Formats: sequence, C-alpha cells, structure tokens
Amino acid sequence: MIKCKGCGITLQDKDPSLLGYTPKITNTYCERCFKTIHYNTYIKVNNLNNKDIIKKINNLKYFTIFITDYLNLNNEVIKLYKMINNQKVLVINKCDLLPSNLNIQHLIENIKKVYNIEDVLFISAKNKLHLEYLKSYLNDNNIIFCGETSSGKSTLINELFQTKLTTSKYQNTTLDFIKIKKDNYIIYDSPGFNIKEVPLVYNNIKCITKKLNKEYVYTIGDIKINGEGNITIFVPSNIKINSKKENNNLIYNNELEYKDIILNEGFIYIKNKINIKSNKELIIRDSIID
Ligand SMILES: Nc1nc2c(ncn2[C@@H]2O[C@H](COP(=O)(O)OP(=O)(O)O)[C@@H](O)[C@H]2O)c(=O)[nH]1
Ligand SMILES: [Mg+2]
Repeated sequence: MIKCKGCGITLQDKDPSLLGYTPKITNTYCERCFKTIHYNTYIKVNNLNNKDIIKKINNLKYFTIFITDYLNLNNEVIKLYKMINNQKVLVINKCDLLPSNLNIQHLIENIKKVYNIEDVLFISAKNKLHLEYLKSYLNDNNIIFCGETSSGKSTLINELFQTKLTTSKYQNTTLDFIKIKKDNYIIYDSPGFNIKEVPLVYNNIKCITKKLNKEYVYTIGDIKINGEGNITIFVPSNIKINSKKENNNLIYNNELEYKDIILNEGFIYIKNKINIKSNKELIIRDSIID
C-alpha cells in the first residue's frame, strides 16, 4: 500500500471518483493534493471522527504536540487536549497574528491557570517564531502532531523536518495519519480534529476596545449584547461588528469582571465590572488577558 505524501491517503489508480486517486500509481501525491498544491482548488471530504483520532494517538503513546489556534482556545479544544493520555504540550500557533500589545509570557501563565494545563507554548510555524522553545521539547524520538483542523500542523512539520506535506487554507487537507521517518525521529502528522467553531483561515486578529452605549445592541460574531462600559474584542479581521439602536429584548443577564466571553470565532475581554445582557447564554472563562 503506497500512501500519498501530502495527505496520508492510500494511493489508487482505479477510480477517479474515490479518494487517493492518481492517474499513475508511481506518483507521490494523490490527484486531490496535486490540485490543492498547484491550482489551489479544494475538494471537500468527510474526515475521520475525533474519537478515532484520539484513540490512535493514545495507542501510539508518542510524545504529543497539540497545535491550536489562539482564537480557537475554548472548552471543546481543551477537552480534546485533555483526552490525550500521552506526555504532551499545548502549542498555540500563528502568534505572528497576535495584536502586538499582548504579552505572550503573561498569556501563557493565564492559559495554564484558567485551563489547568502544565505546558503551553506560543509559536508561529509560518514565520518561524519561538521554534527554539518547541525544539527543546523534541527530546523524544517518537512524536505525534495533532490539533484542530487548519491549526497549522502540517506547516509546522514541514518547517521542523523539511518535509513536503500538503498545507492549505482549507479544512481537512490531511486525510489520514502520515508516518515520517527523518534522521532519528519517527513523526506522525494527523488529520485535524473537527470542531464546531473553526475560524476561517484569517490574515489578522482584530483587537478593538469598544465603549458600549446602553441604547444600542451590538452584534459580534454569533451573539448580540447590550450594556454600558468597555469591552475588548478579539476576532478575525473579517468578522463584522455591528451596532444598532433597537428594542432591547435580550433576556440573559450577566455580571462580568475579568472574564472572557467565548464567541464562535474569538472572544471578548471584559476587565471592569459591567452588566451585559445577551440573546443567549454566554460561555465565560476567567480572562486569559489580565
Ligand atoms: N499566519 C499564520 N498562518 C499559518 C501559520 N501556520 C500555518 N498557517 C496557515 O494556516 C493554514 C492551515 O495550515 P495547515 O498546515 O494546512 O494546517 P493543518 O490542517 O493543521 O495541517 C494554511 O493557510 C497555513 O499557511 C502561522 O504560524 N501563521
Ligand atoms: Mg494538515
């Protein structure tokens, strides 16, 4: 069985409508990866389910590098991280996109506390930032990279081990576990966990402080809120924030201080105590900012 070097699927030259198809079985990449790499076209497929991915990771018992995106830090992702029984580290990727006023060391300490996690790192696979810290974790020769879809697993492996895994801005590029032997290492890339709230691949994180006016209802991503006081919003720059003078029929009341409200894409930081009304029950955590 020959596997595609881009996405891990078993290659076949029999049926173009099935995954793994390549016109020539001696090719290194399947047709889907070839099109992703050369024409930036995307063919959507159903990925492995999270339980099967976790099971395989735990069976392998390799040192596990869990890669996530800063805007995806939420209970769903942390729950997956905690289901991994191996020695592990939580690596928050794409730190090149963080607003420059944030103190990374401070964020790390807060994330450890809020989510009760021992090891947290911030890196940028794309811009090669802080990779030296991550390299100090590579003492074990058997390593598995995992994390939610599009968090940058394959980009990171390519950077660390000079491989040519397929990477793209689309979800579920990597279809199966890919075993790579390099120097003294055995490395696995894995298909991304499917999570409910995946931010689109974005180019920038917007960090805006807004003074809420009681007369207005604010729509931020997936929630509507109303209140009086300052909030700071962290979302991908393509997410629209609307405010409108409208009848306030928001039924949930929240008194918040030093908390983050988790959105589908990103979060809102509330420093000083304010009352916020919302259209649905908010998902709250102790703030990772201050
Ligand atoms: N800005 C930024 N983008 C990144 C970084 N790492 C990966 N990406 C981008 O995120 C997208 C998904 O990357 P990929 O490696 O395919 O993610 P995977 O699904 O986890 O393997 C691609 O468009 C990458 O270029 C990073 O450190 N910074
Ligand atoms: Mg991948």
